[in-house]
Amino acid sequence: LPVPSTNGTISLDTYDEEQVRLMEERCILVTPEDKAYGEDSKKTCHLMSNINTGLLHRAFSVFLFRPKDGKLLLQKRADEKITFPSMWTNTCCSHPLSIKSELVEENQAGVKSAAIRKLPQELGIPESQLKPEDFIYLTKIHYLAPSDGLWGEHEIDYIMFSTIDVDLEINPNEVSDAKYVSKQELETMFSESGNSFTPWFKLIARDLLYPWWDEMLEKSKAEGWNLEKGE
Ligand code: DMA
Ligand code: MN
Repeated sequence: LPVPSTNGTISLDTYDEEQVRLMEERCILVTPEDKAYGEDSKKTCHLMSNINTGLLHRAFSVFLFRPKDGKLLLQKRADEKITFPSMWTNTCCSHPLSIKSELVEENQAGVKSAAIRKLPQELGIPESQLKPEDFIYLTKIHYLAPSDGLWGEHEIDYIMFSTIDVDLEINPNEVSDAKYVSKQELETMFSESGNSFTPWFKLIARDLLYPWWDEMLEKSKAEGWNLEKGE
């Protein structure tokens, strides 16, 4: 199993204080087969020097769709983020922590619980609007992506979607903008210069997103939802 190097020499002084504090969170270390075997700090897990030795951790990505029109909620990551700042991405991403409730693997309960912790923290969604049974687990993907040379991602990412109505009150330390987009509007955003997107969102959008999105829109219609401009 990969052994992380020490991180004592890497200073976080130039970064946002709150984001630096969050670098102390304890992520779950996993094998490429997603077997949990330990924990280490978010800082350790996201340094390319450690990722290059094979260090891998567990993560989640939520895609939230609005029932009324089937639009996907995107967020723009705050300039304060240490990894992948100022980029557009899916509704919410983060890591289940190495705590009892977020380590549960049955029914993907741990990552669902982590999503219910982070959606309020990033987007101000009231916790009362979030129930584990409203999150549908799709698949998990293993990917590696450098951010800026020093930092990067190397994760087993659990992808979940939810079709629920929520209230938003974005936390500017995490998110600088948020908007609901149709497939067409997302394609337009991709084609416009000046927008940048996280590597995992581009990957998921390229390989996985549209069939699910279509299926979700079809199902919604079948269930008699009054979709307005889902396309
Ligand atoms: C990490 O997301 C998870 C994925 C799937 C890239 P993040 O950098 O937004 O995590 P956090 O919000 O905890 O900083
Ligand atoms: Mn990560």
